[in-house]
Amino acid sequence: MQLQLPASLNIQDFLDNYWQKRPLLMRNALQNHDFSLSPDELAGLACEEDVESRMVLRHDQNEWELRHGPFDEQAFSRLPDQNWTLLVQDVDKYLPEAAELLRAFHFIPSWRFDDVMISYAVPGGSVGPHTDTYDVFLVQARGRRRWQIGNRIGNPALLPDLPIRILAEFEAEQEWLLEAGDVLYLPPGVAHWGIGEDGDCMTWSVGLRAPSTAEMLGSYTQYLLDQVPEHDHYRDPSLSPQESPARILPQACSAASDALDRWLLDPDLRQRWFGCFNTELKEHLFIEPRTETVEISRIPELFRQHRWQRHPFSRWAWQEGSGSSDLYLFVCGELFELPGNCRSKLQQLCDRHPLNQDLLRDADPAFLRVLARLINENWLEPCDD
Ligand SMILES: [Mn+2]
Repeated sequence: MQLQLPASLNIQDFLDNYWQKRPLLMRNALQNHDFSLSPDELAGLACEEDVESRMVLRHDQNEWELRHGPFDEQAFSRLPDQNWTLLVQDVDKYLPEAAELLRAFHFIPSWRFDDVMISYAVPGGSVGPHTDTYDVFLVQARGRRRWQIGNRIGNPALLPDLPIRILAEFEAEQEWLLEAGDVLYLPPGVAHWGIGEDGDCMTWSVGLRAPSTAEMLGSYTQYLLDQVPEHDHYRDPSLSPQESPARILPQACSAASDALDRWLLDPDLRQRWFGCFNTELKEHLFIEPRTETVEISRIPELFRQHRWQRHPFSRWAWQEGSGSSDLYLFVCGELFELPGNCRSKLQQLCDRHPLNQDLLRDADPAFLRVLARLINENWLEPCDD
C-alpha cells in the first residue's frame, strides 16, 4: 500500500516542493489501509503498563488538564461528552497495521521515522494550537477532524503555567475538514490545531525524528568518550620564556583545539556515531534477548520453519563504510561491519518484509554470523502471519 499523492504531483515533486517546506493536504490518499482499530481497542492499549499514553481535557478557554497513562477502565467511564482527547504513542510497535502504515511512506528514509501516534477525540477534543519540531503526516482514520493551520513560527509564545505547550496566539490561515483516508502533511514549526468534529474521530499521526543539535552534540561527545584513550593528554607546543607567565598564547589554544579536532572531526567516527545514534531505541522500549542462543549452523533450519521480521521495537539502517569495512549495519544502536559482497543481502535485511529463505541464498559466512547475533538479540524474530 502506498500513499496516493494528488494527481498533479509525483513523489519527487512532493520531496522538492513540500517536504520540510510547506503543508500539503492530500484527499483520499490512504483509501485501502486497515483503519479498523476501534476507540475501545485504543483505550485498551492506553491501559497497558508499557504503553505511553495521555489524555488532554479542556475545561475552559485557557484551562487545560493533562493526565498520564496507563489508565484504568474507570478513567474512561467518568469522562464528559465533549472536549477531551486520548493520545497513544508508538502504536506501530504494538499493532502490525500501524507498522504497515509506515511503509506507505517508503519514499522517506525509514530511520527518520519516530512512531505512529493514534489519537481519539470526542467533539471539541484537541491538544490545543501548537507547533512541533518535526514533520508529521496526519492521517484521518475514522470520523472527521477540523484542522486549522497558521504561520510557520520559530520561537512562539506559549500560554503560561500549563502542563502542555499551547500557543498564546493562534490565527488560522487555512482550515480543512479531514475525512477518513485524507492525509495532511505538516513540516516542522507550522502552527496547527485539530479539533474532533464527530464522536468517532481517530487520527493516526506519523511522526518523524528530528533530534536537536544539542542532543546530537551530547550524544556524539558521549560516544567519543568511549573511544578516546585515557593516555591521550594535552601537550605543549614548543615553548619559549614568556614576559607574562599567565598569558595563554595562541599556539597553546591551537594545541588544545587540534587535540579535540582529531576526534571531533574524524569522518569515520562521525559516520559510525550517526548510524548508532539514529537506531537507538527509546528508553522505555526494551527488547529481551533470546534465552536459548542459536548457532550459525541452525539458521537454515530456522528459516525453513518460519518467515522472519525485524522486531517491531527495533531500528535499522546501513551505510557504505569509510573505515575498516565496506559496509556498516546499524541495529538498535549497535554497529556490525560487513564486506562489500553482502550489499544486496544487507539491503534485503533492512528493507524487506517479511524475510524468507531468499536471504540465505549464497550468503557470505560473515553475513550469517551477523544474522545469528541479530536472532540471539531478538532483533530478528519469527513472524506469525
Ligand atoms: Mn502536532
